[in-house]
Amino acid sequence: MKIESITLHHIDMPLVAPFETSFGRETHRPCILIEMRADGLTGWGECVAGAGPWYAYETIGTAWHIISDFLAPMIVGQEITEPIGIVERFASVRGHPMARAAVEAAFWDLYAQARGVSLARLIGATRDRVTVGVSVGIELTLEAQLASIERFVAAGYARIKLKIKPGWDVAVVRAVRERWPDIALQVDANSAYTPDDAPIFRELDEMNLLLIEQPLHHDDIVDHARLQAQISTPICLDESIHSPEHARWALDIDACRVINIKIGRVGGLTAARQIHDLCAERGVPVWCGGMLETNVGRAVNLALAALPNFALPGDISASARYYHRDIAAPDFVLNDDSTITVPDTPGTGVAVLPERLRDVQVREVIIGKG
Ligand code: OSB
Ligand code: MG
Repeated sequence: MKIESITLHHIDMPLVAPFETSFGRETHRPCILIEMRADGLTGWGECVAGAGPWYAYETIGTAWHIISDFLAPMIVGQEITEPIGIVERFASVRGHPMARAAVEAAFWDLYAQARGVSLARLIGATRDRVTVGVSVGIELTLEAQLASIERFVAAGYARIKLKIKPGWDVAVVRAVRERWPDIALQVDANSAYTPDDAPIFRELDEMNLLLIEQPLHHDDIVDHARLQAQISTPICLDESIHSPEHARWALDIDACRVINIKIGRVGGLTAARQIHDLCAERGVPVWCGGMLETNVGRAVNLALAALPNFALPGDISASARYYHRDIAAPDFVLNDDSTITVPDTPGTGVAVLPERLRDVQVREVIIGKG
């Protein structure tokens, strides 16, 4: 396929409700959508870089720069036959995984459309529904926290992930466990703790959690290995795993016993599959993380999460949990068994709605012939 043009759309989406983590409270989700044209087809990809460098160093601004000044010019006008052709062309780029992943995703969508198959089938999906949970943001009071969890439990989510931060951890988890003694529960610290906080994790270790996600420094694996040796609840790494190499290094030193795979954080769907395959060989379960994606990103997450070693529920909630009006259709809904159905139409299975895109667009730029 000859890549004719790449258009970057910077959009800003109001969230249904504020989302708070240990690194901050967000009311809007900005993102960059990539529109790639080739052979009369259009593929779409979503860049999950945030407004500021809080979860990762990449931002909307850095991703805009890297994609428009480097990545798009590397491939516009080029004949590229397979997704690996994108990966190879970007191999000389250090870092900027979210920028690379977004462009690769747009190509995967084109590639699957050109073959007339769903992305899920193309990458080797083994299920048509994936089990999902919900990532619940920090609330201002314990009452509000219990009420927000109650709403998600009532909506049918069978697995709850609580965001924790220093001062908002053991007591909150204990209160949730008293109210829902048997619910599948896990916590995510987004790197808010240090090794001195080990006593907190020994207390959490008694609370029957599925896993503890990224308790320590965002680039660390060594301290995580020391902490894992002290607790029996699996540590799951999110922020620290930037590539298949990082995954191997972490597993080699027992820094974690579960990995959260996010396509953007690891630099693309190809790398995400490699991490899945490595973990499958090592007997390590993985699950699909989320970045509050629009339906464009969520569709790709669902295809990935349909691979066999995605053994734990993903942070892939129904569209209505995030946005009132998504920029792509159809919306994803929660089935009554806490699953979401994987799209089975050609490509990612969602279509961008131009008038909705226009309503939330901040700026756009076209590289190549528009
Ligand atoms: O740590 O998993 C995280 C959202 C933004 C940044 C980091 C994280 C998250 C989530 C949201 O937990 C998961 C979702 O998209 O539902
Ligand atoms: Mg996380």
